[in-house]
Amino acid sequence: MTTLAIDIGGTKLAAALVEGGVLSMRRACPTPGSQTPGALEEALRALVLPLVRHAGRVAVASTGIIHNGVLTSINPANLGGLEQFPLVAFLEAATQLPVTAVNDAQSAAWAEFCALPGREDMVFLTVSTGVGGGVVLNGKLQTGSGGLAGHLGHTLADPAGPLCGCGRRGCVEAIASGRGIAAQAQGELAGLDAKAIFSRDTPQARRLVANSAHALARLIADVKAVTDCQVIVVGGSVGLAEGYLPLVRACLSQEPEVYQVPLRAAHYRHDAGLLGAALLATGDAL
Ligand code: ADP
Ligand code: BMX
Ligand code: ZN
Repeated sequence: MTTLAIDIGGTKLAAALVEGGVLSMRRACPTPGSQTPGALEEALRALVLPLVRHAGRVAVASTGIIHNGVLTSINPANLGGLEQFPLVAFLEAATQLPVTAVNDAQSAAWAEFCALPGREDMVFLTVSTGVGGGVVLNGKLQTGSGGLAGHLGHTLADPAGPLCGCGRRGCVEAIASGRGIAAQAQGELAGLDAKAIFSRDTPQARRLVANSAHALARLIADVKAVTDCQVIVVGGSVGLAEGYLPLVRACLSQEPEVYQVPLRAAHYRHDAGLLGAALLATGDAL
């Protein structure tokens, strides 16, 4: 049966048909920035309606805590201020198909785990609009009893750091994420997004990128201590940006030996969330 997979991120929405682990008819559009659900509803309808007649089910990977089919933002600023959205109920009504939904980083973790030849304990980190995570231990994706498991972007990087949209100060996400990098930019970089900041070769741009990589490397050492994972896979547009992973590796190499863990770029690149959602919905592994 063909799955219509949807990836809802803080910056872009993507959709594709997935059959036997192969994506086709990929479409994408910007995520609307609105506190009210109407704009997201409209964008999702326009994105998925051309694909619906080809599919027998819908599988969603979405930013936010996904529990009982409802999206609750831990950092509403990542989703235009939207705090809650009845994801599964809305898409069931819009598509008339059965719908399943899982957090985007948890979904991507599952696809990336399935791509590991050794199926060893792993953690996936996305550095994108936010910083998200997914943990696979003993072959099982950890979602937690309320969907919060793996929200590693909201661990502490710097108690004196910027306020995070989740309400804490100094979260990894506030320093390392695309939104966090853009929010800290000043002067000649103020108002630019992370993609533009990465393309500038100025001392401030280099410092913002280096601070992000440092915060991620310290998070990775913490994650190693908590999970004893054998590999960490990094995705998201910041995580996959040229030169970023080597910077993280260089920072991690400064930590003691016990915290060292191999780092890999996401095998499925920007499609890990779409593919993972489809795999989880079908119960398949690649
Ligand atoms: P989403 O969060 O919607 O899943 P992405 O993974 O594309 O989307 O992450 C979006 C963030 O990545 C934005 O902050 C954007 O500025 C940044 N970004 C996009 N492309 C690049 C790039 N080539 N280099 C660095 N940052 C990028
Ligand atoms: C935020 C949080 C996570 C998400 C992560 C990455 C919200 C809306 N999202 O920490 O659930 O996994 O961002 O999301 O609170 P992305 O949009 O950057 O892919
Ligand atoms: Zn936070």
